[in-house]
Amino acid sequence: MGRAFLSLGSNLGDRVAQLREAVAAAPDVVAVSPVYETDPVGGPEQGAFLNLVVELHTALDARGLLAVCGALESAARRERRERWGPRTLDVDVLWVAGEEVDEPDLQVPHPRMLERRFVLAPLADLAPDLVTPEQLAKAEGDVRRLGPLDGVEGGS
Ligand code: PH2
Ligand code: MG
Ligand code: MG
Repeated sequence: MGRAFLSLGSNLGDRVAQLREAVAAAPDVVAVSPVYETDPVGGPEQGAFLNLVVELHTALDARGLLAVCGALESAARRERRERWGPRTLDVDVLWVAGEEVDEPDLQVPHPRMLERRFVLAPLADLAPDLVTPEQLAKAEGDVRRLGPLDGVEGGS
């Protein structure tokens, strides 16, 4: 079983419910970060995101995890309109122990994860061994920690 991390984000519809459903449906989850409300980074004018990171101990490889991400997004009825536009649910493979993938549809570790505080802050909560304080300080975008997914309010 290998260690892996997925990033989840939502800024359309009932954000909390969509995150809760995805975390409940994801396989092999061993830890869930606090929820952060985060300013959108890139893309068009759009509402604030809720973001979190989950840790898995899984036999799935990066490609298997990409299929999981797609299934979770479909379950949240994600529609793809424009790149980095508002979405009910985005799930990305961040990091998989011992794996490096560089293919058109899948890059692991996620190529932009070190630039984005909405990824690094929840990742650092679960995996301080993978994120340095300097990386966190340099990353882009404001984030506010709301607390555990269980207790968070204010979905849409
Ligand atoms: N996802 C993006 C682009 N920008 N900004 C925030 N705050 N949170 C996200 O999840 C996010 C983003 C592309 O997937
Ligand atoms: Mg993304
Ligand atoms: Mg994505």
